[in-house]
Amino acid sequence: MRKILVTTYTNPDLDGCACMTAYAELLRRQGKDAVAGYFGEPQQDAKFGFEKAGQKLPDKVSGQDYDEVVLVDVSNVQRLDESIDPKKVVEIIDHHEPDLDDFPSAKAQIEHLGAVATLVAERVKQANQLPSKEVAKTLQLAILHGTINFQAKLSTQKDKEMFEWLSSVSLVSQEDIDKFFRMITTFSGTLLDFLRDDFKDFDVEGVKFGIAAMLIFGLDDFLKKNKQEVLEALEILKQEKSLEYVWFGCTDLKNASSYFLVPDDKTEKLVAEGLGLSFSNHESRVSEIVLRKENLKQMTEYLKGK
Ligand SMILES: [Mn+2]
Repeated sequence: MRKILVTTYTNPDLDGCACMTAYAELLRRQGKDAVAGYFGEPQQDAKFGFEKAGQKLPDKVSGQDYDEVVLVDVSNVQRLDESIDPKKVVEIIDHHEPDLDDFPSAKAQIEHLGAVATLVAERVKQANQLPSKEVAKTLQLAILHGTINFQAKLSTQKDKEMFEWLSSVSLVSQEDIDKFFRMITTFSGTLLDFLRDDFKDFDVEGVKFGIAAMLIFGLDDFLKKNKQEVLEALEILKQEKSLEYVWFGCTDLKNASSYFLVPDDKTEKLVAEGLGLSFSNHESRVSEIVLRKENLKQMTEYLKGK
């Protein structure tokens, strides 16, 4: 039987880990030899979500050991471990701006919604299955995270419906939700390490840029303490990844708003034009929750339309 690896981008977040675990579980029930496996180090939200759900994190793997690969929460070859041969990728389920040219054998489902966990839950439902209780809970927390508790602009009706459907298997208490958001807005270690863990860089039409993103609780306090450190971190990440532009984009859960900080005038110009934001002193505030994947989609459209 063909060995199938279900995986996601290196250093996965909760959405990636929950989806690979849930989708591998579904494929096994359908008689396939599928396992979930990751590369790098799972992010803080993934570790916490799995612990809360009483679910073991998937195993660390190597891409060469499998005949076929299924990707969840990623559709860009630059985000993958080098041991994965893009030609082995047979299926992709994602909600990021896709780059499908590199995956000639893959059938892809790309929907711009809060969490891929929503799409995987839908697959399980369509197969007339119920996920195990632990898996259901990781999917629910991933949906809450991806939609920012259904407050994010990209949150959809389908995210809500699948969360409700999963509630028949696993009830997430308000206390769990509060704890979860408290945890993911608190960082241990240095701000640079925290931003680096979740940093994403892109190359669109030869324009190399990176976005440091985070969720916080209380923007003004955060900036008072950390603004200078954010700027220093941006400079370091820019050097490390040899990028032309880097910026910081964060979501403030306290006020359901977003904030952007750029290090220089040329980045301000790009971000202002590409994302349609107005800046003052390299800062921009927006009174809605706009996430990085939406920024990327908009910036990609802008750069490709240029
Ligand atoms: Mn995701």
